[in-house]
Amino acid sequence: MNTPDLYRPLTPEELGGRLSAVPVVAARVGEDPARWTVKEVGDGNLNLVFIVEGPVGTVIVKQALPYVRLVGDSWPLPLYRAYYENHALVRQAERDPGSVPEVYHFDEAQALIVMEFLSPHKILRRKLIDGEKVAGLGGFLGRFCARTAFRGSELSLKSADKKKDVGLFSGNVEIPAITEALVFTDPYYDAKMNHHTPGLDPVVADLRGNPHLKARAQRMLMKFASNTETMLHGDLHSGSIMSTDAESKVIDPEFVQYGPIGFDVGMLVANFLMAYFSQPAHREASALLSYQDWILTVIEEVLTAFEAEFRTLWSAERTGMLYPAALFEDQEQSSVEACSELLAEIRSDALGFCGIEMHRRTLSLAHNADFEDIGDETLKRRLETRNLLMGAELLLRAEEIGTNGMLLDLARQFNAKDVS
Ligand code: SR1
Ligand code: MG
Repeated sequence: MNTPDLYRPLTPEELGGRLSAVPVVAARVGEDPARWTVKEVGDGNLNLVFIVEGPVGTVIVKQALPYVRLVGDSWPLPLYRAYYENHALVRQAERDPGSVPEVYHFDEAQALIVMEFLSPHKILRRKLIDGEKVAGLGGFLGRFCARTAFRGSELSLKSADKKKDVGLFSGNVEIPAITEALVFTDPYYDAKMNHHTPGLDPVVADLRGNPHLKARAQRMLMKFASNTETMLHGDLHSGSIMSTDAESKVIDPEFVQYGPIGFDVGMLVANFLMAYFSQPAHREASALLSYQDWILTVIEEVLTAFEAEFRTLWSAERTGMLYPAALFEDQEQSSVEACSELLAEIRSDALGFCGIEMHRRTLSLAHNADFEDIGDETLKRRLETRNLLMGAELLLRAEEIGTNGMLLDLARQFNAKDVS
């Protein structure tokens, strides 16, 4: 674990002096740090991120700060999250090769990871705001969720290995605590760090005044906190994905924890739905409909690819203690129905998590640029209202929205809703 007294946050000026002695970094960037160009580009909520460019090549250096960057040093946060992020990247690379940046070097004491520089990739959230399409996006993300979920669970892993891993990641306590509060709880009462667009007060009062809705959110929190089905990315939003026009990678798994399989898919779909609802503020009328339709297609592809890949892995890699062939195929009984029932439960969990994520990004501390970049406050309020109402529908009726067609129809209905 970390030795905090050795830790010092990097600055662009001294990064070369401190990292050029690391052979793998010198080999990737060049031996003479005087010829390196270093830029700090972190725009997330927690860490320092540097692009380090030299005569040989370019790398990314990500270093944890001992506090929440978004808030400042009044909110301390352990450096050891980098240790878990490194472990998560290693496992994701094994379970879905090529899906995450390659790690070149990890320094536990400095809480830093040196990794592959993705170029010409751009943060997906920004691409969605800018109206850019990414070929193969939904399929890639659906398969990523299925492969990491299936291969990180006791459907595939040996029980002893999985339980050991649950033990390892259970040390990462403060990070899940952020999600438990900011995502699952704070949106539903007047928590200290919350903020929302002023005109939303009546809608927010309705949500917070609904004990049934709050009980649903708490039930989902109980699953999130207590259910260790698989190793999650834990923060799979469009800011945790980098894409070119035809290739994507998943980054930033520092919110890794063991949790329910539906969580990552749900967060992902929520962020595409928020991109969808915010589009009227970012697109000319002539391009709006077709781009919104494209986002819905991506959502459908995520869910379809997730299910198809999960079924493929179920047939080909069900080597863990769960649903063993001894109970099904060896008895000449099909396990297809068991798989379908499990997938239906995962889907319903995912839609519940999805609704909660749509609420927290509008009501809690950490909002997203999809809505925050909207200057016209009246338009922002209207688009956020649609988002909040659909979020409530998903949370309350997750089990009933049994097909992707129903989900997309719902999105279209809320997008057309008169909320003036
Ligand atoms: C205090 S951290 C706020 C948010 O940033 C991260 O990206 C997670 O989404 C977290 O909820
Ligand atoms: Mg992040």
